[in-house]
Amino acid sequence: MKDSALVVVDMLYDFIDGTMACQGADAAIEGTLKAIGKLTEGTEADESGIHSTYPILFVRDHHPADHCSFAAQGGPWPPHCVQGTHGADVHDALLPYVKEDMTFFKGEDQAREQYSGFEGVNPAGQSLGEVLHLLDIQRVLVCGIATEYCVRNTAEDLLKDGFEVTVLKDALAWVDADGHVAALKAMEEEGIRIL
Ligand code: VGL
Ligand code: ZN
Repeated sequence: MKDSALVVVDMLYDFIDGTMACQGADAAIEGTLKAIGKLTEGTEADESGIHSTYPILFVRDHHPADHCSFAAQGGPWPPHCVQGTHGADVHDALLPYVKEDMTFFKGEDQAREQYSGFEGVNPAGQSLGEVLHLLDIQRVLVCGIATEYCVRNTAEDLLKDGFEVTVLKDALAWVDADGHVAALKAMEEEGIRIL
């Protein structure tokens, strides 16, 4: 398991109970906590009581207030995950696992939509892909929100970069139920494992 990591995508308040509340979000949080529990089973807890030898990376949608993807600018979405707002925060239940250097922000460029977390950057300016390589990770588990957008794009970019990718279907939430099912099918056909 040492060469594996979990990537948690956009488990942020706006996607859970905010402006873009997604279907299945509560179950996705439970599913993520369960996955973390399984992955860290039998590992040593650190001084804070967290078992953390298994890297857990967080992706955060993090938009300026006038982002191009918002309706006021002609984009498809209501305002969401605006920098500095509660809606952009990781859900409290997951906070014990969040580390600053393992948090990757995306969507910060006003003029560009960025669904994939792959090129998200941490506060030190390192990208998610870069950090996974530095950690010598081969296998990546992916969960989060939304299946059809950020989860799918992140999983596909990881696959393209040579990682073995597994999407945890019990730890996902989606914008549209049919879109969720179609995205799972497409990912499976591309060689992403759905577990
Ligand atoms: C997402 C739509 C807009 C996502 C982010 O996290 O899937 N979807 N911004
Ligand atoms: Zn967004």
